[in-house]
Amino acid sequence: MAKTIIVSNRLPVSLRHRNNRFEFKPSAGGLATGLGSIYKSGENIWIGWPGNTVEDPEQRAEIILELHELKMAPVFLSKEDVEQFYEGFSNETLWPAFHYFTQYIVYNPEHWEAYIRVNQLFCDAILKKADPDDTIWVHDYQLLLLPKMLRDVLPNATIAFFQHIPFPSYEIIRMIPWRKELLEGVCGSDLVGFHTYDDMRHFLSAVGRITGMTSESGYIQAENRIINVDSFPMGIDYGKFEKQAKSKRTQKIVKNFKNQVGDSKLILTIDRLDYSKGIPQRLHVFYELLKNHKDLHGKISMIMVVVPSRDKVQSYKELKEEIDLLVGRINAEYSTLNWIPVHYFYRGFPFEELSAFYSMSDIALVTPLRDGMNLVCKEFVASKTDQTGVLILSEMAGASKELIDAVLVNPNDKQGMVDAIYQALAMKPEEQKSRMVSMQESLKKYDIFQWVKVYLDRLEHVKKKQAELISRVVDTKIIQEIEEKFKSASNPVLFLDYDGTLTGFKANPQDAKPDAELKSIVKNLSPKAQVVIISGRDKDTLGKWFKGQEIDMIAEHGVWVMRKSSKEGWELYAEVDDSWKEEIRKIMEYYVLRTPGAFIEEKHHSLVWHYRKVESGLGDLRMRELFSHLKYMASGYNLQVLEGNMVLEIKRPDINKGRAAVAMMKGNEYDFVLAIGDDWTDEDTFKAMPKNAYTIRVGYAYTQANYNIKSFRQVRDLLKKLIE
Ligand code: GDG
Repeated sequence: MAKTIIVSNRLPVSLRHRNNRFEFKPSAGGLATGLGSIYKSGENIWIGWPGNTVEDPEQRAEIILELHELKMAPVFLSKEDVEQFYEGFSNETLWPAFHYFTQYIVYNPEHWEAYIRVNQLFCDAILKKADPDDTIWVHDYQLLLLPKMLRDVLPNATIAFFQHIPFPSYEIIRMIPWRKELLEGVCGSDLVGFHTYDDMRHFLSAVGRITGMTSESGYIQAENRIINVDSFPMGIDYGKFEKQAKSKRTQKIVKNFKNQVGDSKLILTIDRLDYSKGIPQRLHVFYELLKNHKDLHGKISMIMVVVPSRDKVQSYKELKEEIDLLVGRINAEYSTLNWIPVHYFYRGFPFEELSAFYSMSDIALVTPLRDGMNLVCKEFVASKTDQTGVLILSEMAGASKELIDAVLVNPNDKQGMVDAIYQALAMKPEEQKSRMVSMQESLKKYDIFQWVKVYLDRLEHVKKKQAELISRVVDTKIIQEIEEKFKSASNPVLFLDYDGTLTGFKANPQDAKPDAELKSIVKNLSPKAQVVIISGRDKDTLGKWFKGQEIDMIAEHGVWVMRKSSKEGWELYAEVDDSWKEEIRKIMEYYVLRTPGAFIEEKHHSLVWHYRKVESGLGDLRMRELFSHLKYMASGYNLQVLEGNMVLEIKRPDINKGRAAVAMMKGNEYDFVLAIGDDWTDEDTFKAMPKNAYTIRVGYAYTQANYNIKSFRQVRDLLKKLIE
């Protein structure tokens, strides 16, 4: 039976050396809890670094055995790996870049090499355990290359990736020299998850611009499959925090702590030591509050827990010193014999004490400058079982998208934050309660277990969707069937679209002329079948490109037809009324003026606005604007506006390829029909084909055609088979 493998940089246990022995300390983190039900069941397993270096082979063997009992497998990292891969590339390149701290980004090729090397170590460790149809769920920014490494070896595996930190805008990602490899690495997945819609949007935009892969409605079109990108805001183990806060143990600690701090209103802040968390900024705000509101002296205190983290990295060392100084300054300036403004702890606390802090505090001040999600704010809400208390939350935390009943602040707006604390201190109990209840309801519903379920359900859905598409992909069996039917037919016909079907796209449409290979295919096919090139191109271009070939041509989606048997040249198939063009052209020209790179193509029955050469993103934006503008105009003239591959076309609705193809077939008895096309204009052809026709759409889009095929190269290969 297929199993699930969870992979993260750190295992949910920490390996500690003690008196020449080692022991494992389980992580109490939300992720470990949420995924507990997954990795602990059946043959499933969690693979990762146990968090300490072990060089001795005997010790390693022992650790492997012990972890096996816990349903885990280690990836051992050397001291150098830890320095260059973890502290280096992960925490000095990716972490600052992804949190918009560009001033801290280190660009070190040696760190990058180590990042590749360690991702490969993870891949090798997984491959030792994985079967081809397993599900592998990779976590976070330390392992961005891993999904592709796995996909290359296990093409059919189910691979998912979730990023716990923000995904920044394209403007930041493009700064990293290795951006393309990083994005392609993630795109080895079937499902890519982020905490927020903005992260997902940034990722899709970066993939489009950097790798060239297009996407629609959260689906990236990779070369041979679709990849779903979606937002999955992570929850907490709500029940655990609620239960702990109510427990006798925690309430006893609360009573004890309260005795020590007296009647002061308590403002709680808890973070890992990190510049993204905005700790010094928060201290400046608290200083400002005390400076401007003497009435609060002796009445409020801040409990500040900073959990040591990455303290070997220079920027973290400096941050620690800055915090120490600021706390010292506030306390030196304002404390009295019976009042300390900031209770500062540079250490972690056991869970029941953490719970007591949450439970006893009046305000939680959670003001990161950037945070993927932030679980502290959610844990505070879950712990306020008497529904009092106020959450002040930064708009820059992913959680702010969900916890809209918090008092939301911009962490760069010092005065705004001072005002928010003042507002929170003055907030009436009824208002506190109504905000708290609404946040609790939401967090209870979308807890960590629900998050895991929704994520894995989505993964299953993506795999089903991929399977549907794959079942329609032209494979060797279908090719053989088409070949046999074609070769035994006495009167076959082929309807072949041109751009995207017989040839690739070029920035300048006039450069996409047929090459020698294509000319030879068409030449060799035409004695064996009726070949119809059916295109949106203008008749003069098609006529020039296929001059001397024994084929039929349909130009401009069916306005013009040229039959090989006729001496008449191009015949007009549809009456053209172009009285509408002048007004529509004016509008299109206005959009050309505003959009460098855009241009208009005029055809007999239509006007086409091209934006292939426009800066990516801007082209889409302008196309959307023009689309709604033209749609409004179109109804008055009875015209149709259609979106194509980097074009917007406006034309008469009764002219389409399907109608032209039917007219071409009229009066003939064909015993083999094949139609191939790559965009929406070809859907009309597919719809018009007889039931027994073979219809094939290039690319993996949903279609009326019976089959999909990867690209124009495979179309050429198929046609070559028919000639053999
Ligand atoms: C990354 C992303 C995203 C803190 N002090 C103590 C303690 N903690 C626990 C909290 C909380 C966790 O640490 C911190 O989680 P955050 O989410 O706030 O922040 P990161 O560590 O930066 O996490 C973040 C998260 O991944 C999940 O996807 O939300 O945006 O940066 O659970 O409770 N626990 C104990 N004692 C302490 O003193 N026991």
